[in-house]
Amino acid sequence: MNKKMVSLLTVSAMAISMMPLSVFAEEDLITVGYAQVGAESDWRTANTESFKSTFTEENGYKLIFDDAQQKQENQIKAIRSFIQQEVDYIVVAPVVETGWETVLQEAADAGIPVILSDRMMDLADDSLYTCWVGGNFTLEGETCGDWLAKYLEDNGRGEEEINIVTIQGTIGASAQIGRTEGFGNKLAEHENWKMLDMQSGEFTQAKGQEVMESFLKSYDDIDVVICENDNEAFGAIDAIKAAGKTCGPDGDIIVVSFDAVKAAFDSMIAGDLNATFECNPLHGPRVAEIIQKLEAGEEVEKIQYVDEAFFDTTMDLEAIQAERAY
Ligand code: GZL
Repeated sequence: MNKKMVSLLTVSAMAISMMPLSVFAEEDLITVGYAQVGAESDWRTANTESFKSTFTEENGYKLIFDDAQQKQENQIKAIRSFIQQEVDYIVVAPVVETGWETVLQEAADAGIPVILSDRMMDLADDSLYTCWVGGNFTLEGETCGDWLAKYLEDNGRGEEEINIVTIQGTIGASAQIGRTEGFGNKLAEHENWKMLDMQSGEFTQAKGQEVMESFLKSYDDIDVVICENDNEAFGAIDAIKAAGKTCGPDGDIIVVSFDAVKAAFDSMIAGDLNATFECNPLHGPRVAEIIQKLEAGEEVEKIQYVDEAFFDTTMDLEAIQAERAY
């Protein structure tokens, strides 16, 4: 065989070896419709990436992804579209807890299992969904309250009158309901803590800044702001600084938040954010594991909490951040 033939064969062999091996025929792919809330926060971005990197053709899936821009009517439309496309599974991260019975019944009538990811639905008939994977939002709120009590005690402020404001998440979302309830359980344990005000920041940075600006105009003695996600905290910090005040461990106002995304570590390292309470967004692999079990005819647990921690400025944040996936 002449040299030209050998080099041609070598090149084509290399080209074939570099092609992504999709060992699944089109008709064997498991089709998954994912009705995502939107793209409102760093947490949501990481959650979306977790699904898109898990539900690939190489892994045996066809993902149909919909971004509802935080509107329930768009999620309902997406679910109906998935039903029409006769997907094998529907996954929903419900923007709010109520208003799902009708469309879930349509999915049940079509014989399509529904898996809830991230936030919960408030349903009279829980047979309308197969299972739920997410964070324990009430526990997150209670852990935040316990952290604040210890932080104040450690800083000699355990008996001081403490004025608190809360920037809530999207009203009616499980994460908002749970975090507000959980922190409220701890607020009730401290008669020297006073909740001055609570308003929704819609889980966004822009709205979080707007709400904090209004709080600062209304109250001149805020000691703590509870932000129900990191992006609201970034906005609140901007508002605090613009008002000529300081925040973080050595500041006028203690700032705490939820999610523990990468940018929250940056903010703690910069001395702005005091602590963040984790809500793991990497639900893709968990949901794929559930689908594989269902495909094999196995039972799956109805409620599946993900593991969560918290992080504050007393920790080696650079080292921790370097190890984290989001
Ligand atoms: C929590 C999730 C929340 C995050 C926010 O599981 O529903 O929605 O805390 C996101 O960042 O917007």
